[in-house]
Amino acid sequence: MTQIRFKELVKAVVVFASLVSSNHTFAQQAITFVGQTVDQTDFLALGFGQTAYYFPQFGANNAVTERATNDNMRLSVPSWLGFQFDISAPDRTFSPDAGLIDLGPPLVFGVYSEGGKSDWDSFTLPDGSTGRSGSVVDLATSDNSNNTVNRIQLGSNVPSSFFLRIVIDNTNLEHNPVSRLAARGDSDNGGGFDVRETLTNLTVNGTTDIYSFRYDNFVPGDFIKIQLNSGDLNIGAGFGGLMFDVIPDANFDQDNDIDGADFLTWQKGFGMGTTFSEGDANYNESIDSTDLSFWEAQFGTSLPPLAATRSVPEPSIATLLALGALSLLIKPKHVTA
Ligand SMILES: [Ca+2]
Ligand SMILES: [Ca+2]
Ligand SMILES: [Ca+2]
Ligand SMILES: [Ca+2]
Repeated sequence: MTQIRFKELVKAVVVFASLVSSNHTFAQQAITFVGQTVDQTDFLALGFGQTAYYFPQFGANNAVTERATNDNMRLSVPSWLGFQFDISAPDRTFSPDAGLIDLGPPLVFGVYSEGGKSDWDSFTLPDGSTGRSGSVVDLATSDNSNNTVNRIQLGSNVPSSFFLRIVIDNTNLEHNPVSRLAARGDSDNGGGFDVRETLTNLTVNGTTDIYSFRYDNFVPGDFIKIQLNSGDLNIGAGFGGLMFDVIPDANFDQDNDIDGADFLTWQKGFGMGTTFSEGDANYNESIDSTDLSFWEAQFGTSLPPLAATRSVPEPSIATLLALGALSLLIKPKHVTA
């Protein structure tokens, strides 16, 4: 066991011991910053965004600005991630706080998109397509904090753990949320809550970085918010894209091992099914060779990953510790601590 893995085990023990000793149930929502990926533009190579992604104003040939947030976007999201681009809808994804952007047609309201600039980084997206990056820009974050992402609504089938990855620093030092990057969660259910992980004083150098946050125990009706601050009175902050991943789980029948029965489930669901129990290991509502690769990696594993354990049925503390350690050990290698 490497030193790093030992540290992860210790971390798991600490995390789970604190959960066991708290008065809260295991359903308590949490957001944890899990790492920064520095100066990388090839998301396919990183294995990022295998569950979902949103890239605004992607691959524009000429410079454009003040466009709608869904103009020329690349969006691939499962139904449990609700993006709403209608700025007048109550569950709108992007903040209207910047008001009407009226610098000639087209008129847009609130957060806008821009791109096509030759000095911004080019991306390789999770699907392998390449092109110039764009950004969403929120003028209400000019040395002020604003919920640029007002709401990404979580729906049924939301997995109990998932990663949100926020892409910044792709805009040649324009629009960076240097002073604040906060991943938040909130809810309309049960009186609501507000959990957040806030990063300040980010270091940027003009080449793309990705900040990854893990969301735990969010349920349908909860939603994601993202808060930015440029640290400059004249600069609206933004981000170059969002990606989502889950801790893949190939124990489709939820018994105590990952074996041939799970393979048969995947085989039956291949190209047809959309749910975890039909063989969708990464919760992107598509059952394909990627899901098979997760089964191959986990074949022979004798305990189910915690990621799939929606409710913990009165286990012993020792069992919980083992499950927590296992889930950390099998998390994707690209999630840097
Ligand atoms: Ca950078
Ligand atoms: Ca199984
Ligand atoms: Ca089995
Ligand atoms: Ca899948």
